[in-house]
Amino acid sequence: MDTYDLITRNAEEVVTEEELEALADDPEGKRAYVGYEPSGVLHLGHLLTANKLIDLQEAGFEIVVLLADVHAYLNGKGTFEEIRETAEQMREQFLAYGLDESQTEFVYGSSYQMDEEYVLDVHQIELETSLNRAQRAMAEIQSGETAKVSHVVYPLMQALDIEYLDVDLAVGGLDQRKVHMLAREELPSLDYDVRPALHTPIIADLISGEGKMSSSEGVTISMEDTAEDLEEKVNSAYCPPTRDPEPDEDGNDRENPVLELFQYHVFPRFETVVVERPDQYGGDITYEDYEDLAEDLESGELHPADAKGTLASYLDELIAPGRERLEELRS
Ligand code: NAL
Repeated sequence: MDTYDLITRNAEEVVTEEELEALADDPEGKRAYVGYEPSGVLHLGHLLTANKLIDLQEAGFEIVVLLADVHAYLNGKGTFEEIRETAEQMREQFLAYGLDESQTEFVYGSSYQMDEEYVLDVHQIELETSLNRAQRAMAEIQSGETAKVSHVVYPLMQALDIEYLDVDLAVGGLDQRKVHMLAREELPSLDYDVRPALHTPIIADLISGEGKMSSSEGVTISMEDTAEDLEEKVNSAYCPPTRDPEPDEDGNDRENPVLELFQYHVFPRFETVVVERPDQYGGDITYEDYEDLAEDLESGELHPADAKGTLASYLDELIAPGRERLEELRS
């Protein structure tokens, strides 16, 4: 695969294509970063961006993972002590998942976000940005019903971090796009450069196929799940024999979450995917790419129950090293 295709595969959006092409032409030593609010246990949302980081490492990028402790604090995720503890566990799980330690730098936000120069820059960007603009940037990230002053400081600091971490590419889920757009707009007013951004898709809720999979509501898959948990969760997933399901009775869009998980989580990490079936049901099938599997589900060649069983076992293989690391840390 050529470098541009590798670093942009499965991306929902790149801003801009020209800027990414320039990075793809000369990736050695370039730095890409993702930030995460620390949480004790990784879930599939974290792993989706981690898959992109692994692609970028393969292309020669250095990876910066921001353990965004101050941001989690601003977003009401706990006391500062609690947040710091979960950040360390998070690092261990990412390494167990497959980020290459020699190409990954983990940085705590608090290691520079209290510095005088940084704090003054935060105030300057506060001066440049309307309240409305900051609130809109935060709408998809904010937890809790009531907007707090901290919620408008948050995206401004996230924008500044792109400069302070000295990165060439910002990576995040599609829910981060408004923050990245704000950064592109406001960083030049502080005489800082504009950086490109790459956004990964948002996976639909497993059970309904609607909206987004989220840890606050509905079923999520996490590093803590046992093989049995995974089977149970995946078995209850919505999986019509099509990649383009009809909207529900209320007109809400639906996706096929089982296919999404194959596309974004399984195929990027495995060369081949084998569906094991008894000979009387047609025997094993080996897939080398996602399209073939999706086509077989649509044609009826692959039964949803077999797709689900296969998905559960590949997900188990993906999370097993992180699950074991968590158990060690807790014993
Ligand atoms: C991502 C988050 C917080 C701070 C960041 C700073 C720089 C780059 C990325 C960052 C977390 C993210 C989330 N806003 O919603 O998970």
